[in-house]
Amino acid sequence: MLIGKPPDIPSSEITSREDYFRYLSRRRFLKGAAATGATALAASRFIAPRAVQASTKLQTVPSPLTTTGEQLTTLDDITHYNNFYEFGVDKGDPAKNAGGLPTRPWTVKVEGKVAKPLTFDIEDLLKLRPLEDRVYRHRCVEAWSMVIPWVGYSLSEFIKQCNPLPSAKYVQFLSYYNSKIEKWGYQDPGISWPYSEGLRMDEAMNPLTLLTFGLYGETLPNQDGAPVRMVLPWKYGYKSAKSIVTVRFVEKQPPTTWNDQAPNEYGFYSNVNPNVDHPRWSQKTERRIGLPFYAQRRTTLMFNGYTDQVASLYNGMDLRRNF
Ligand SMILES: Nc1nc2c(c(=O)[nH]1)N[C@H]1C(S)=C(S)[C@@H](COP(=O)(O)O)O[C@H]1N2
Ligand SMILES: [Mo]
Repeated sequence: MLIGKPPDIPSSEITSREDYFRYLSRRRFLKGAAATGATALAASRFIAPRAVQASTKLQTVPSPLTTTGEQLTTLDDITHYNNFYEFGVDKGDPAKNAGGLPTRPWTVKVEGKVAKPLTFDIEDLLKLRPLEDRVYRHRCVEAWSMVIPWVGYSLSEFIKQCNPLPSAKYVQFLSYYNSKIEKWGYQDPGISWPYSEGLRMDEAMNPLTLLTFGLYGETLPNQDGAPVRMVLPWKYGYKSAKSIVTVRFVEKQPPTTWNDQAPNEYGFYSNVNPNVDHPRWSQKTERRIGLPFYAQRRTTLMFNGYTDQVASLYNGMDLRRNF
């Protein structure tokens, strides 16, 4: 597992000495070979990755749906440059504040337009289908991107177990929220929780739509949405709800958090589209996190490069709009 930083990282991003000592004192929580490898790699470069909470190795299989030919973003960046507003609004906040998220026991409730409401235990979800290694590009609406080796299976496999009724036209995802989160170390920015996202049923059934349990072959760190989240590689990152507790099948397009916050800036579909600028910035290019500054800037691709797999979902829709 590669968790070191490339040697050409800008010095501004090199971990501080305080962080290094914190890392040394916490590494006993890291498991086995991964920790040893990371320490050796870090020592060899005089750069230490920051601490990442203990994770469990997952048994995975390769996936034909993996994205090839991209340099992976390091675990260090994937776990320390996050959006998870329940735990603070700065990129480093979730790594600091999400530690208390109680990820066991964990259940996912299925409700709404289904034959019968169900509750799945996370341990059963982990065993429902073989867990696939899927590398996807990840493009945030804020115009930064990563390449992340997720672990999960197609959401469609889960939906088949839910027996949705024909009247189920959309599926809504609700994230964990507990007012105690506020006491875990941050100020609520005033969003109406829980975080809600949604998809049209055919989008939810697309094989790329990933019910995600891990990354880099191990369980998700809390800041990345443990123990289970969505990943939608052709949509802006905010569509991919983290730490899901409820999946609700509904007849009408469900309310979604960022659309509620600023409907003129964030739509429901939110497909990555370089031709439709955000009202306050261009979407033509993006900054690939973790690369040397001269190599970061790259052209944003329509549907984030997944046109072949998803364009047919939007036949007849006006792609000059993003809503
Ligand atoms: N519950 C919840 N899910 C969320 C968010 C959030 O604030 N809360 N942020 C979204 C945004 S804007 C992005 S870019 C991705 C970030 O995922 P990552 O931190 O694992 O890269 O999570 C998405 N899912
Ligand atoms: Mo985002």
